[in-house]
Amino acid sequence: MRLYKTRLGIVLEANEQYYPIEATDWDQLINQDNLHEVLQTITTSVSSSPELHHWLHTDLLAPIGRQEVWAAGVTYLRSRDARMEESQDAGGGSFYDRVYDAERPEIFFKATPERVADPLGTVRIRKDSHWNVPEPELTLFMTSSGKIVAYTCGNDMSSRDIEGENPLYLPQAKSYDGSAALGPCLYVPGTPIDPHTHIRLEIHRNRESVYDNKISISQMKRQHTELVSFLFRECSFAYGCFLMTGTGIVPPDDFTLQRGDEVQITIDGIGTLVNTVG
Ligand code: DO4
Ligand code: MG
Repeated sequence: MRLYKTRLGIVLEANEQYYPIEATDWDQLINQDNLHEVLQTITTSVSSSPELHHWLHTDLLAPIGRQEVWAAGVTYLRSRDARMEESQDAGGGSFYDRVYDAERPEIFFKATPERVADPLGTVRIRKDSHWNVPEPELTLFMTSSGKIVAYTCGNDMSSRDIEGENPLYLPQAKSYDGSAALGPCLYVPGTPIDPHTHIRLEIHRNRESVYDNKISISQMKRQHTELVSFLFRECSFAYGCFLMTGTGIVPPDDFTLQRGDEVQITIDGIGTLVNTVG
């Protein structure tokens, strides 16, 4: 089942049927450990309306309310190698090597809801950076109790030159206005997401493809529950929380995003998150 937050209201998609959801408080709705069952009950008690489908074309909002967005890093081999390369001059390489193998994962604060771009909205590159990439990441939604109840596509926009200059600059490379995007929906399966799920990143410039790659989430070094347990060790989340699980796709070193580029992140079962770079 897929849950969409739109400017006109909340829409549930199940078996290609579209159901209006009366709940007005998004945060209360999604912060339920039995979210899948709650949504299933709606499909049996509410009439579907095919016209709701139109709301999903132009009126989509990021599926976030008052939650914080956190992110895990260096969870795929490709990310470890890219970090080691970009920080070679700063001597930071061994940090990434060590965190990839360490028991404690890299987890960092990514964004407040205000810094998250909606589907079809604008993600930004910093004015003081000249080497930028999108990071396409499966993003978990956990309830306040730490239960993973939903998934979405996430973009962890990153300034590679700032991150590579000094690992202590990570918060500036990762967190700024428009540095994240989430959507197009919350995918709420009854069981954990299929480990063979693929993530695809496509980048278009002037309507031409300039980058296209994909990876299976089975390539990830860590378990989702492992990341969540570290995040919830000493943090509580009144409305639940989003956690980006790291990127396994990094464009080659001579690639940087430009303003006007279109970034598409597709994850099987969830859909495609489309954003323009501004
Ligand atoms: O250590 C830097 C961040 C890495 C990251 O965001 C990722 O691997 O996705
Ligand atoms: Mg990342």
